[in-house]
Amino acid sequence: MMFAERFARDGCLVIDKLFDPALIDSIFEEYHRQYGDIDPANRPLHLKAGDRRLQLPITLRGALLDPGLYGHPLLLKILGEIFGSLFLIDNVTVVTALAGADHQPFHRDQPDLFPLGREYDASLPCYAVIVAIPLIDLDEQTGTTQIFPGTMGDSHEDPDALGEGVMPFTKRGGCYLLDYRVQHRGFANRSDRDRPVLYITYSREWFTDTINYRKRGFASESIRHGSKDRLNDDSLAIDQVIVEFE
Ligand SMILES: O=C(O)CCC(=O)C(=O)O
Repeated sequence: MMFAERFARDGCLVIDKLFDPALIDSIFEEYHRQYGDIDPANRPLHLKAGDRRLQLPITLRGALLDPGLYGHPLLLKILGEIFGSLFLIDNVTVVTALAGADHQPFHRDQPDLFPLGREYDASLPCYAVIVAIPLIDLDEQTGTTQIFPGTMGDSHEDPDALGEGVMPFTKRGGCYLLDYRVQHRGFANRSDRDRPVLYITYSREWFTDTINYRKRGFASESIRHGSKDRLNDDSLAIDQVIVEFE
């Protein structure tokens, strides 16, 4: 079965050994240059993504601009099979489950596109894919993202019915792809080190995520409520993709 067929069925795909581990190490170093060791008591600007879990904006510089990352030929081939020839990068961020982080609640990354029932939304082609690239080796101690294949169309939200799911314990160089509609959760981090995972979201060209990248989300909220106040809150200014060419 082709990658794209498996992805359409499961809403997820685990790929071991896609990237050069040395590139992942360089990206980890760049992340570390930007954030250092995060002090849980004094967290940098972030969007809270659950218990001791931070969604962090990352400036695209150094190794993050390496085309071997965002333009890896096999990755682009798979994405081309999912989306067709036209797609783009909607956002780039790092989700870090700090040492000791608890499980995240089960969730999807986006509510239904149309308020016509989950089955309707699930019948549509995939519109956005997270390529999750762990910056450290994952194991049972560090945890991973627990993904529940084929749950794009589930109308019930009963966690007990979800089963074990898939637990990608990928090593540096591996990655896992998630359809925006698939149920998943960040698993607890029981190790003594943080678990940073680079997220690159590829999407159809008409889609942008206003839920997890709040500035635009709050802009539309402010328009609805006729107020500009919330736009001035720096703590919400987390959605921009910043590119620095050297
Ligand atoms: O911590 C993780 O591994 C996953 C986090 C996640 O799925 C999310 O924030 O949507």
